[in-house]
Amino acid sequence: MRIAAQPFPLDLDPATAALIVIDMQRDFIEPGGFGASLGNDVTRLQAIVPATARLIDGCRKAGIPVIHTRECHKPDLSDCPPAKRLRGAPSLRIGDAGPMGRVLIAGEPGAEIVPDLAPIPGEKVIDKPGKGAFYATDLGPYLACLGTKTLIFAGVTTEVCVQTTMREANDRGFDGLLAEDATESYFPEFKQAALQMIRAQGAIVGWTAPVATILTALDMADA
Ligand code: C5J
Repeated sequence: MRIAAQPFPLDLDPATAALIVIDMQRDFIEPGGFGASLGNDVTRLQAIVPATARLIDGCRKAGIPVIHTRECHKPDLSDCPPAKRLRGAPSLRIGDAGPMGRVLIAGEPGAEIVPDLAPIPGEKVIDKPGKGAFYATDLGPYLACLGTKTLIFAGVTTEVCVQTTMREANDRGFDGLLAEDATESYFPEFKQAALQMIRAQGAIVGWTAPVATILTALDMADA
């Protein structure tokens, strides 16, 4: 199928595609979570939940595997380098007691994916200690087993974990397509810059397209 993406159309075979939904976790997205407690406007991130849900649903119906990631660490913080923990807001660091349990710790309420986008049984969920989803995870071997060639991306934040993972994927030989309205940043200008950086110089990192455009192409492929 052909997707009317930017900077030019992308040919995608649903049989060799997968959707990666990055870090749609309560601590980043919900009012009263870690992100909000740092003064970020989480309503921007909340606003993409419906479009992300439509994309997930469309991919599930098309038989495209859906992979979810969560940025979180082991309770003993053995996978959190001090360089990561000691940066950020001194008032609330990774592992500290936050408004939704210990901040970005596996198993804590804040580390869970928001209920509207919850994984269904059989879907891969990757806990990642880094910003990129390939670093220190089994994502690479998992995609090799699936035979994946093209990755569709959604999630937060656009310029941090989403862009990092797209760049990791690009270097590993995947084609990457970012769903423009299923990704967001606390900083609107960073989102726009990230979209432009991804598409620049003839898709130097990958492609972008609205969710509706991706879903239309999936529907046409199905028909
Ligand atoms: C993600 C972050 N998920 N901004 N994390 O982008 O620290």
